[in-house]
Amino acid sequence: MFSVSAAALATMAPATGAIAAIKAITLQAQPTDIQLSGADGPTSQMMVYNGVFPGTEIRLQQGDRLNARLENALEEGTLIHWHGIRVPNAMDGVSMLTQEVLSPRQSYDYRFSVPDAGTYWYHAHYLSYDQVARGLFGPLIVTEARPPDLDRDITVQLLDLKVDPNGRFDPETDTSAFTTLGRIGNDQRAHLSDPRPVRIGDRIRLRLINTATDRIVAVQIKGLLGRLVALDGMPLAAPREYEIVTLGPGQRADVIGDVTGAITLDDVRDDVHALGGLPISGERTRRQVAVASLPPNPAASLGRPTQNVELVMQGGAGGDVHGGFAGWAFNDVSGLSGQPFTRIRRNETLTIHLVNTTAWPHAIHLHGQHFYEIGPDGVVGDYRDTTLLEPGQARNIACRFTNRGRWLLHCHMLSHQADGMATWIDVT
Ligand SMILES: [Cu+2]
Repeated sequence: MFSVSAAALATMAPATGAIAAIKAITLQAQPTDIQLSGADGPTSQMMVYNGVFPGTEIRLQQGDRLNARLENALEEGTLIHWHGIRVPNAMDGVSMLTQEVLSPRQSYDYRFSVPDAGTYWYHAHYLSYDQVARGLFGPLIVTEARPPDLDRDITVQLLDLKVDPNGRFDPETDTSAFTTLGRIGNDQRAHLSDPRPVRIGDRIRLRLINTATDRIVAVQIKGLLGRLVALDGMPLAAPREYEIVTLGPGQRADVIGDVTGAITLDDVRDDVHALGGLPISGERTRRQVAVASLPPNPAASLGRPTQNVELVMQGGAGGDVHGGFAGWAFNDVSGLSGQPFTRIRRNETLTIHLVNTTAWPHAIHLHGQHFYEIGPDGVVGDYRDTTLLEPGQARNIACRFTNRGRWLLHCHMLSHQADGMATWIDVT
């Protein structure tokens, strides 16, 4: 689907294999000419890792160690955040909080092990509303020590590209977008790591990753009798039926199921946008056993909360006046200040009451650890790293902070983050 022009090939580092058991990897962030609409199409200057768009998949086994060297061949600073992975704070890749921005021609070694199996991703975390839009992201897949019985395991990067009438990447960001829905593309696609045809009866896993900077997708999957088995990398206690899989920016979902016909993926959130799919070739006898739950990750159980705090989302077009200096604020503060939103000791449990008073949806992401969504009845729900709140919605989340450091809490609509919707929690 995408090809790199010859001129770009001549200058780029050797691309890493798309699916390989990589433990040591160099990711060179570089400006690269990409033909978004194929080898006959115009080139767009993107920013990608190792010349590959969309990003190189890093695949590890649970417990493995990753040594990832980031080389900055851009003409601006950059950093990598390992989204959803429980890393030491110094590896979290957040400018102004955990790490100095990496200047051009500098390199940095990210070294950590991966304690949890599941579907994660990595992406730039400096000027991310622009750098992620230009392609600085990729999947980070951690396989179970004993993976489920499958015919195919396919990573699906959901893309939301903004292109001009000639099919070139459109870097324009309408400034009004920062305080509304954010940067919304006009060319949505599902990029599958393995696009070969499937057989009727195959049992397949689809690892959906919403890589969009701002767009929420509601994915309808046809041709698959599937069950939802994980959200944001973390296995569900039991496989769950679904009709639509809704993912805010940064969120992931794993579906396992048996192929019943050609697979199609559509985003049905607004109109119907065809994203892609897989054709059929052949047939096999379907498995008699139902889809089982994935083995649980070593999640931290909740303690009795020692703090109950409220985080009110404010601002945006049509919003009330707030005390922050930018378009958005949490609790009357825009952006990162020297003071954390709250301070908590390691292993303490914090309950946060998230309130969306704005006219726009937000996808709130916590770095360094997952949290539980708490239902209105107080029931402990899904274990996630990003939670989506529609306009006017409120939700409690609860988190046991097992990881010391300065952890970012922000809206993963990257245009909202850029315009003030970010704070941090200090875990001592
Ligand atoms: Cu937001």
